[in-house]
Amino acid sequence: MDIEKARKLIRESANLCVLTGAGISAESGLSTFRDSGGLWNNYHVEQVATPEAFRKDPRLVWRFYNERRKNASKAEPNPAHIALAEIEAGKNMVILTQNVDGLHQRAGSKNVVELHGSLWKLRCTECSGICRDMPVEVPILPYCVKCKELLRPDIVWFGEPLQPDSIRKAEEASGNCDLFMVIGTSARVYPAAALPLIPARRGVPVIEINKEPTQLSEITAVSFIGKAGEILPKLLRD
Ligand code: BJW
Ligand code: ZN
Repeated sequence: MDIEKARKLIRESANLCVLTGAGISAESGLSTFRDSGGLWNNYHVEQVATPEAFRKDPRLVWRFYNERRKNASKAEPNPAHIALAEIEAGKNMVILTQNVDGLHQRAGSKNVVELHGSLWKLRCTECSGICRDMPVEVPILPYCVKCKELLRPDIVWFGEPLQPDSIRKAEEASGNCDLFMVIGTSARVYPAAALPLIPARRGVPVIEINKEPTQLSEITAVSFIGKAGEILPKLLRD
C-alpha cells in the first residue's frame, strides 16, 4: 500500500529533501495563490508582485503585504508543519520552502531555505540593508534608517532572481538526497518547480502530497491526493 511504502521510504532515508508550497499553510488559514479563492483571484500579480508594480505604486504593494503580515502573524503551524519538524529531529533533512510565512521555523524546523524570501524581512531599495524589527503593520511608507531610502518586502517577485545562496543550497540538497518530498505546490513557478526533477533523474524516489494532481505527479514514486495536514502525520506513525 502507498502509505506503507512512503513510511518505509521516510524511515530509511538518511538525507531527506522537502519542497513545500502554499498548500502546506492552507490548513493554517492562509490563502494559496492559484486555487479558487486564492490570492491571485483577488489581486493581479502584476499589480503587487513585480518590481515594476512597486516602482509604480509602493503604497498599494505595501498595503497588500501588510494584509499578508497580519494574516500570517495570526496563523499557527498546522499538523503538516509539525510532522515535518518531527521527521527532521531524527535525520539529515532540508526544507526548501517557497512560502514566506515562517511557519516551518515556528513549528521547530531548523534547516529551512526560504526560496522566495520572507514576509518578516524588509530590504532597502538603495543599500540592500535588511530590517527585521518593524511592527506587524508596517508604516506606509517605510524608510531605511541608514540611507533614508524606501524599504521593500524581502520577497522574490516575478522576473527577479532567487538569492544565489538559496538556489545553491536548494540544488545541492536536491542533488544529494536519497528521498525527495514535494508538498502543497502547484509546481508552476520556476526555478522551484524544476527542483524535483534533479532527484527524479537520478532514480531517487519522489513522494508528492497535494489536494490535486500536478505536472510532477507522473514522475513520483508515490502520489497522495489529499490534505497535507491529514496525510503527513499518518506517514510518521504505524
Ligand atoms: C494543498 C492543500 C492542502 C491546497 N494540502 N495541498 C521557466 C519556464 C517558464 C517561466 C519561467 C521559467 N523560469 C522563470 C520563469 C519566470 C517565472 C515563472 O516561473 N513563471 C511561471 C508562472 C511560468 N519565475 C520567476 O520570475 C522567478 N525568477 C526567475 O526565474 O528569475 C530568473 C532571473 C535570472 C537573472 C536575472 C533576472 C531573473 C521568480 C519567481 C518568484 C515567485 N514569487 C511568488 C510571489 C511572491 C509574492 C508573495 O508571496 O507575496 O511566490 S509567485 C507565487 O507562486 C509565490 C509562491 O511561492 C509561488 C508558488 O506557488 P505555490 O506555493 O505552488 O502555490 P499555488 O497556489 O500555485 O499552489 C498551491 C497548491 O497547494 C495547489 O496545487 C493546491 O492543490 C495545493 N493545496 N491546499 C495539500 N491542504
Ligand atoms: Zn538603506
